[in-house]
Amino acid sequence: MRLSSIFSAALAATSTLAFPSAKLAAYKTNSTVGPEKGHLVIVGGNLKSESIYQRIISLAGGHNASIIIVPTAGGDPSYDQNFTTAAAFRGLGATNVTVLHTYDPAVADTDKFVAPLKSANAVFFGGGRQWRLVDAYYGTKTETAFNEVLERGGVISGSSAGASIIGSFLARGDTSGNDILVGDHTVGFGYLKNAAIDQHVLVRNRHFDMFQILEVQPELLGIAIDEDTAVVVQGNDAEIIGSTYALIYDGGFWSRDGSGGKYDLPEKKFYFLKAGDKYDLGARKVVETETTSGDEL
Ligand SMILES: *[C@@H]1O[C@H](CO)[C@@H](O)[C@H](O)[C@H]1NC(C)=O
Ligand SMILES: *[C@@H]1O[C@H](CO)[C@@H](O)[C@H](O)[C@H]1NC(C)=O
Ligand SMILES: *[C@@H]1O[C@H](CO)[C@@H](O)[C@H](O)[C@H]1NC(C)=O
Ligand SMILES: CC(=O)N[C@H]1CO[C@H](CO)[C@@H](O)[C@@H]1O
Repeated sequence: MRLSSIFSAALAATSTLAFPSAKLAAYKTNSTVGPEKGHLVIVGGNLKSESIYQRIISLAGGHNASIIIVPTAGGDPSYDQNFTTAAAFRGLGATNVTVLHTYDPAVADTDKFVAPLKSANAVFFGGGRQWRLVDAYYGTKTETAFNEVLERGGVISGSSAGASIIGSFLARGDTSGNDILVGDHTVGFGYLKNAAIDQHVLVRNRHFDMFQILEVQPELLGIAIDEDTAVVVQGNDAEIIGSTYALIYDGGFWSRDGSGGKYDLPEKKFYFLKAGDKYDLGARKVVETETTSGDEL
């Protein structure tokens, strides 16, 4: 008890220092971790690749796994069992896909509504506006049951808004529009701690938007994922899969051709990872593998 309070007092003291190294110290004292058990599959919107769907299915336990699709971010008046993403999973061989939806937190807090989640192996959050997921499920039995899916070794996945909700900080959570990075909803479901997750990043020219969040909370790890690309997380291990890139905002810089130190780098640094690349979320460092070595032709 005493030791830990001395430690947090020391942390507080360092983080109030007003020079850049205090910022760096803040990055280092805030490790980013995914779930101890289970996996996250975080998709940057416009999910098309069969390989990403198949990764979700196989991490969930195969084609007979129970996969729950939550379309609530989408904002339609109602949803039936043939919601597009559910149909897509079924089309790829998943046999037990259930659409689960309400906008009413009182409904989300009932045992009846939560029942299908109790034996689920995966949850997939569809796209739309991420604050709708917060308004419907935050603090309810449903949110508890989402957590239990991971605790049982299952999968939490989502695309677009469904990606952002996975972070502890809710990027673009404003009810008035998706162009406000720090909005009236800033708390996500936090399956990935100390992190903000953006999506559609290259297609929508959002490369620099993450800094609006990091200016307010510099300790966060920023991850901005492009369309049809995913970050797969287990504990501190992250791997990129899919079509294009995930952008990492960790205060540092990395390049596969080793040019990290050669240029005069701007203060607002970020860098790109592609399919096959691995990242250590705890150390906030790229894991050097065959895919990260530069192959210049
Ligand atoms: C999935 O369920 C079907 C029908 O119950 C069964 O025939 C099949 O063997 C199961 N597949 C796997 C991989 O468990
Ligand atoms: C969903 O699609 C199936 C197959 O096309 C159809 O039989 C079923 O009636 C549809 N269900 C709803 C709720 O529209
Ligand atoms: C399908 O998933 C539901 C909800 O998790 C579960 O209750 C049910 O037993 C599963 N059905 C089959 C045939 O495995
Ligand atoms: C969990 C944790 O250690 N959070 C700290 C991250 O760094 C900021 C300073 O930027 C502290 O205020 C947090 O307490």
